[in-house]
Amino acid sequence: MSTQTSNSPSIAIIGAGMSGMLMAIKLIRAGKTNFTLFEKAKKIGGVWRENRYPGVACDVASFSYCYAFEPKSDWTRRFSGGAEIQAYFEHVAKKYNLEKYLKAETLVTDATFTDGEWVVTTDKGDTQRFTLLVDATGPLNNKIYPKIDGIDSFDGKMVHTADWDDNYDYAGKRVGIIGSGSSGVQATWPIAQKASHLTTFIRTPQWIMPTPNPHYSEFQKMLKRQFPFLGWITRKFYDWIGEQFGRAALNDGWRRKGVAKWCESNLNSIKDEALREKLRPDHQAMCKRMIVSENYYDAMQQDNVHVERNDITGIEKNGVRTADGQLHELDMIVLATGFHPNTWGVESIHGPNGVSLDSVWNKGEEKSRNYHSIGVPGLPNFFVLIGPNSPITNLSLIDIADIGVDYVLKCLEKFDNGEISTMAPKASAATAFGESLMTSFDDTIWVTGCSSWYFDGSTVPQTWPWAPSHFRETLKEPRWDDYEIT
Ligand code: N01
Repeated sequence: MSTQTSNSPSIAIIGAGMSGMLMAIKLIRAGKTNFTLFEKAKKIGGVWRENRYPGVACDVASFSYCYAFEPKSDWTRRFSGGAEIQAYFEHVAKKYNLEKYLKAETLVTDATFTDGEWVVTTDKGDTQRFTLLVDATGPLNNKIYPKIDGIDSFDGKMVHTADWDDNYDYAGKRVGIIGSGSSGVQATWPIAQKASHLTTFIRTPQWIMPTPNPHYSEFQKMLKRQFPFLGWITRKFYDWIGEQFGRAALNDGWRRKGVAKWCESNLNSIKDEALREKLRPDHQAMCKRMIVSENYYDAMQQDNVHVERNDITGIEKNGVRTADGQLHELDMIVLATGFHPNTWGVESIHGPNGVSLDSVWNKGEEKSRNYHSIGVPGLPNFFVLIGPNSPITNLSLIDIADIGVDYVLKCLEKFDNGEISTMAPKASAATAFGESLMTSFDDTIWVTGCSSWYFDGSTVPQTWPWAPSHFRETLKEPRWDDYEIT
């Protein structure tokens, strides 16, 4: 067992994606380098390393989806593709020399709070002690492989969107995409351009917001390079736009009506009435995760694309069988079937007195499972970035992570000063938060009648039912009275 030797509190960060990197970099910038960044994969990047399917992009504007202290002036498009975002994070990781703190290809298998510290065990058999544990594994890292009869019998190529095989060339092949969430929709256009035939298996059609994604010209990039405040203004502008969409989800009003009309008129752009009706959602826009695309419906109207709405009854050697008895013969099946949310990466996180993440989060009473999205009652010195009930639907994830990281840094100051040695949210504080959640969703779009991963087995969505400013305010300062402190 190796033990941290420095007197300053040591920190284990699990996950070197956008949020874990942000935690690490803000620690470095604050001159606190007594931390280890654990990463199961070879490289940093998280979702942007894993999601390399054709068309993968971020639907938060490029100028907003980057660290505020590391702006980039030469984004190529309004919404960047995954590869460009991954390159940005790799550049930033290099700049801050994150390699020095990174334990790559190291899976944290267990974290147990013992004698006032977290004992972190990895798949390499190492054990290390830390004062604080920061879970930065992200809400969507646990891929869903659907339970479809005969799925293992398929003879062709099968990939999940978050596990793309860069070496497989689907040009000229018969491809099927199962799933029509953000990933399935993004993959549709590029695959439709190269495949000989594309079948999209759609269980629940979604509303699509038609958002153009123009390239920035060399002149625009030059201007932003010369005058960095232009990049700052652009970021503020897109932050404001994002906030307006976020508000549309919270209350019925002109914003929500506007989004609904915009999506409806996009659907009406489909010329063929039968196809239009096949793609008409039966829920309100934004009830499921809003999807933006400038070319999805164009792809759907191509001759080589077929929209299949019959249920899938099985997968066979040669393709997918649907409820009408038809076998759709395929060379490749793309599983755009999403993720089990909020599994928090580590199976085994144990606090004192028999409390574990599983006992509180999975098996505990729904109304007292988490505290302000960042903590879990009974688990001392444990923080989650972008945890359940954070405003994932109405604030950019990079801002949510930033707010969470600043919160951890504020707590860290108390440890640094020797004022406290442990802090865990009180059960009563988590319950008060849970109860206020349960009474605050009534007006929101997420409870208007649709199924989505926001629920994940809960009776209320695991989102933030208030404005982003309320989240900022809630996590601005730790509320020490809400914590058991030693
Ligand atoms: O996953 P999803 P995703 N048979 O859960 C269908 C973020 N993201 O990977 O709706 C048939 O949204 C399922 O059908 P239904 C973003 O937060 C962001 O696309 O349950 N179909 C659904 O259509 C997003 O919300 C970006 O009826 C099956 C689809 O699979 C989140 O990631 C890009 C099925 C799953 O959709 C997840 O998006 C990509 C089955 N057995 C992702 N099982 C951007 O920033 C599931 N489905 C743009």
